[in-house]
Amino acid sequence: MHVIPPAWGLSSIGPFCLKLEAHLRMIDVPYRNVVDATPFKGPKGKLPWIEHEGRKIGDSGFILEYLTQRFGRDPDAALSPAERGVATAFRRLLEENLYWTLVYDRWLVEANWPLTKQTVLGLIPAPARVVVAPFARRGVRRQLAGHGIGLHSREEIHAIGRRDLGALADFLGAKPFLMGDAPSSIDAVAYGLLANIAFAPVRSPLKDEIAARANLTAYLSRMRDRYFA
Ligand SMILES: N[C@@H](CCC(=O)N[C@@H](CS)C(=O)NCC(=O)O)C(=O)O
Repeated sequence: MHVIPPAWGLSSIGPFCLKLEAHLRMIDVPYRNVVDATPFKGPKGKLPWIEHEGRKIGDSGFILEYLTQRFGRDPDAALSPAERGVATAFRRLLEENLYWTLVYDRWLVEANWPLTKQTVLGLIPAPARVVVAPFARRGVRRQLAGHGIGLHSREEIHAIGRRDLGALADFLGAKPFLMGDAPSSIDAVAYGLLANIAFAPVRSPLKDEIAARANLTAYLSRMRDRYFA
């Protein structure tokens, strides 16, 4: 499994990489992490990607589908069609919307930029990093604008992120896991992203929002104790 580097007590500081790792632990399939300095070697030009039995597979969503078929272990097997629908909708909220607020905080908030350079780009040798970092940052700025979220003000972006976190917290309520008593694949998605907001020393109102919601902090501890103790 090719991932972006570990840091801050997280085995990967890429939300999609940590998601995949949590999922592999959930279905109890052994793996080995290969830390890549850049995402470009993978089949989709993004991390994570996996190599298994001579195949290279990119995109955490496709990798999860492959794992389900190849190993016959589906943490969502007990979910009803309606529950699957809700889980898919939350997955999109997390991966296609909230994720970009994390990207914004890490890459575009000036106070966080030195830390991001040092960790996310930390495996690029220092002389090359001086050249690569501004290019990478410009690329991320373009991605955020292309998504649309990057066109908003900082306050608006954080309001959007807080609303997503609120929806997730309200849906979780007093349940131990998002879909009930047992963990399912949406918990791996949520953990990968929320742990990367909550446990990273990146300044962000979204981190404060998680800290202010007791059920979300308890949920993160529950997931961490269960899969990353
Ligand atoms: N849809 C992809 C998203 C993966 C993704 O965005 N990975 C980030 C790191 S967490 C990445 O490689 N970013 C580099 C880039 O976009 O150039 C998945 O589920 O794997």
